[in-house]
Amino acid sequence: MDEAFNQAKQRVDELITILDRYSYEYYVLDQPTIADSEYDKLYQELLKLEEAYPTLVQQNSPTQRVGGTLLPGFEKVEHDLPMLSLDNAFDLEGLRAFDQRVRQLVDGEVEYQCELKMDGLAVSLKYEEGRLMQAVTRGDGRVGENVTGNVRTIKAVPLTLKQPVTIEARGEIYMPKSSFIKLNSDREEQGEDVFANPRNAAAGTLRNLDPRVTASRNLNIFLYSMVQYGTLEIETQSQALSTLNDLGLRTNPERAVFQSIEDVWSYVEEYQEKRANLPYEIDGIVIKVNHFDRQEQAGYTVKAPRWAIAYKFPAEESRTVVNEIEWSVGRTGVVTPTAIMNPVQLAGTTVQRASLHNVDLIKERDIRLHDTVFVRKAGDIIPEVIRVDFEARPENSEPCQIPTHCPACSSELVHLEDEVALRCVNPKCPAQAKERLIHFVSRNAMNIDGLGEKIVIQLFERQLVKDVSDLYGLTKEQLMTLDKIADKSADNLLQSIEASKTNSLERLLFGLGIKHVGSKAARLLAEKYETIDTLKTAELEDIQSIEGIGEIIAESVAAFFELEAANELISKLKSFGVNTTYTGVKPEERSTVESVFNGKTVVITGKLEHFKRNELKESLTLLGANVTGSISKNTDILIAGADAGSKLTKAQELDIPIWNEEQLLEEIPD
Ligand code: 1X8
Repeated sequence: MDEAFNQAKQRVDELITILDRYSYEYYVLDQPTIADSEYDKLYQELLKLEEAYPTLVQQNSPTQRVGGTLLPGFEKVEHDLPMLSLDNAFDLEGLRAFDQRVRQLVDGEVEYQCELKMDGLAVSLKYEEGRLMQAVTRGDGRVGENVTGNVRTIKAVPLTLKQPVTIEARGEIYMPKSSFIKLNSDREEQGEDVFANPRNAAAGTLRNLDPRVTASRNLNIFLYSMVQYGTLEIETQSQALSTLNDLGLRTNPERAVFQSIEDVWSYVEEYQEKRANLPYEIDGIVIKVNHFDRQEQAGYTVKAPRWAIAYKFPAEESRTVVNEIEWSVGRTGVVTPTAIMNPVQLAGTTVQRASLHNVDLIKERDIRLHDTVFVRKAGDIIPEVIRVDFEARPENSEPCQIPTHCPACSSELVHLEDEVALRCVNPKCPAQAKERLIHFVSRNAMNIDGLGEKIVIQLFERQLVKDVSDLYGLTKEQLMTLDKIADKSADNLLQSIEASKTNSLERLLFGLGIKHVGSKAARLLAEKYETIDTLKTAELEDIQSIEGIGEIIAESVAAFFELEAANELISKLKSFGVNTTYTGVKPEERSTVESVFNGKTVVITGKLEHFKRNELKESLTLLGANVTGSISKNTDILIAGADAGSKLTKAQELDIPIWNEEQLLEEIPD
């Protein structure tokens, strides 16, 4: 064998080991030790080697998470051991009855492990000699579906364990609340059906026949049981979970062991309170006899273990009356209905509005004006009308009027292809223009400081600004005609507008509101093409070849640059001196920037005076830092603003260097 090949082989093995370790730190421990850019560099190195030597591509390489082809369907697989369901309890009485049953069946002391009951989808993972071989859904408990190709795309699922053991572990795949909200708002904007809750979104994602779709959405996993142990010796459920953790599998750290059912009840009550603040949905607490020998003594019924029970939280619902249905037009023309209701308390907040998403949903749930309805929070956050209380329906109620014309411009509304959304397709619709302006100035787009929604609306309604380029022709006199704008604030506004001209291309691309181009796609496009003119002339296939950009985005970008109006707008922006080039750090240069932050893990806390948190995060990232949310022993620097709380205390305890804004200003000039 030639030397180069042998060297490549050795390096490929090395890279897989290193990348697996970083992935584990990032996705499982939530304690990254290197910057994302450093990871990307190593990943690219591996990719290049694998391209050069295709025989070195290993099944467990991180580059092989996403298979290239559509799945023909899911193969049915019988579980070696059935995936049982759990009996439920709904109150303290139910838990006490469970405790008594257990104590009658079991000799000696009993202790219980309490774990959070995830509202997701159960899967069983098989590892053979440390390699992920198979992932199967619960199905009917006896036979499930083989979803290995999709599960491999979930970054928290290791393809290789830290020890070459043969085991079967089970857990719950879920979608974090924040990812669910983002996914639905993107889908709504694009006229697609929204998912009812994170569970359905996770199910739709896991059972998607295109693993690239699964890979593009943020699914996560907690393992909660081990059903085949191989050669491992394990005696309790707590030990099983810590072993899973040691093997590199993600387990929920929120768990505890108690000696009495009364203590279990306190835990249940504690999590009923904490539930709304968790980043994922839970629907109860699972209580398990901790010792395996005692589990065996308690045994099983035909469908559930006798040694475990699920306490189910009561669903939080409220009842109120719908007074009005409001129809509003988004920046891409999608018209969405919102129910305006009598204010009502729901899971900690007062709720008065609930998105009805689209016409089909109103019809399906038969929601009418003056109906009494039940509301609930989807993803524990977004209020939703779940059903009508038909018994309370007034006698002469009628289905609500579905608009046939745009509420803003009166042009006829359409259903595009098989979209459920109603759309206004008038390119001159003022409501869309207004929403586009609001989007253009927003924080993740051009980030024009001080230009809030109220001012934008005034500018638009007084016809001082018709399209986004008009912002750059505004004069101080014009600004001073607006409500609540005095001399000083007019000056400040002009300054922020001027400053936004030098933004890097990705902000402009995102701000232009090209359909399907979110801030991440905008950044990928800007990094690759560097100027708007190069992007404009790029071939469709070339755009599509960017990792992270699919056919839908590429086609939308190409279609945008064919529009005459778009090209006129870009010319106008250029004539005002708006920058149309990428000024950020090029991906290949990123990790070589000279900076004290390079490779450092940084946490930001407290109120900042000189920096906007988003921007500071971006600057630090560009300087090679890895900005994370929580303090750990791997944190290198805590940046603390005013009123910093528990993170500051924790950093002090761990002796982590703490910086104030003045120190920061010396390293990052304004
Ligand atoms: C279902 C679930 C279990 C756990 C968490 N979430 C679930 N949805 C857990 O044990 N921590 S156990 C379980 C079952 O056995 N059906």
